[in-house]
Amino acid sequence: MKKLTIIPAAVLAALAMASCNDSGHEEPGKAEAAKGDSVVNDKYLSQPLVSHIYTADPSAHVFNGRIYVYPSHDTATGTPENDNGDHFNMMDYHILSMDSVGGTVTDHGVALSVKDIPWGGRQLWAPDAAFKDGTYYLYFPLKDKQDVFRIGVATSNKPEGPFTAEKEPIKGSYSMDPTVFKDDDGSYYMYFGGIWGGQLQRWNNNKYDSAGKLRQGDELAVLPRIARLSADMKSFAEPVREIKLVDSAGNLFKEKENDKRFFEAAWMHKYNGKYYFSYSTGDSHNLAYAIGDNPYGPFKYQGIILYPVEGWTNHHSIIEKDGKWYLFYHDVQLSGKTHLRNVKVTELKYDADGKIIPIRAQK
Ligand code: FUB
Repeated sequence: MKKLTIIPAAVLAALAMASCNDSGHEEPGKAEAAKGDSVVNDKYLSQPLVSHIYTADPSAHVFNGRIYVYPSHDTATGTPENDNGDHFNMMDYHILSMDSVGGTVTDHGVALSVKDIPWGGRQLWAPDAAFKDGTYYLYFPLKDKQDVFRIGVATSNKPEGPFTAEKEPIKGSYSMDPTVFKDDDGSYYMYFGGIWGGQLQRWNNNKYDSAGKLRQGDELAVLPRIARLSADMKSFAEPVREIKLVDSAGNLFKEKENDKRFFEAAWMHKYNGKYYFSYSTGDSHNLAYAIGDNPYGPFKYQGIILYPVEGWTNHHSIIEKDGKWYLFYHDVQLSGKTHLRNVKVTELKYDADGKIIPIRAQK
């Protein structure tokens, strides 16, 4: 177990400047800020939580009064970069924890490794965690031996693990980026899915078609998925269904509306009794959100939470701790490379109407 402190901004800035950026999209802060945005006059909103390993896709939770972050563990394996994300070739998970935002961050070491997952093939992508009746559950996407993404579950009696994986993936699960939300009535729901390398475009009516194509611009965008979890937390209690994500007129987004449509990285939180479904728009690099009246939606698009940061991917989680709300996210400040990311956290604020105030890093 290693105790780590946040490293000085000046050191990180120097590191970032010395490295090349292969993110292939507009640098953060180039677009004009809109009225009402929360603008941070720095290329970086905040500093990496840890710098001894690369971490991404932070799913944060408060367990026993402490913040636990369940990230991907990015590794340089030399796998060439492509649109399927083969370069995100992760082998294990490390859980991070801290008493409070800004406090000392602990890396609890390897919590689960791909070699210990009996059904596993390759690529341990963005995980999430949940707690029920004394057991912690780690949910993770991984390609099976046929190279099809499935969602697995592993258990532990400690939030930081180590976790023991079930022998098979969750029956009926597919694609990636699972997140598990506990509603106030004690029901747990899994939201999941992601297009491109996440393979969601290959799934229609819960059936796999290896030739499934990405949608064309005028076609309706692929929708994220939901299923309520069974009491055992290791299976779906119902068939997987699509979640309707709609614009202010109630229309589903088309694929060409790629600055708003769902791509990956689902997260659910509740604020003032409303359900906030947030996600990444992927190839347009926004974190966006939509609001609904129940866990299944429909969810009406509201706007952007976080404008593009340095790097191709954008993936987040939202938690409340000690009366403040926080956005955990990642960028590539430490490496300048798409697949070697670092997790961060910044405060999240709402306006009086419950709208999230968009955050924009601006040089
Ligand atoms: O970390 C691998 C993939 O990149 C995640 O599953 C996506 O959300 C994106 O962040």
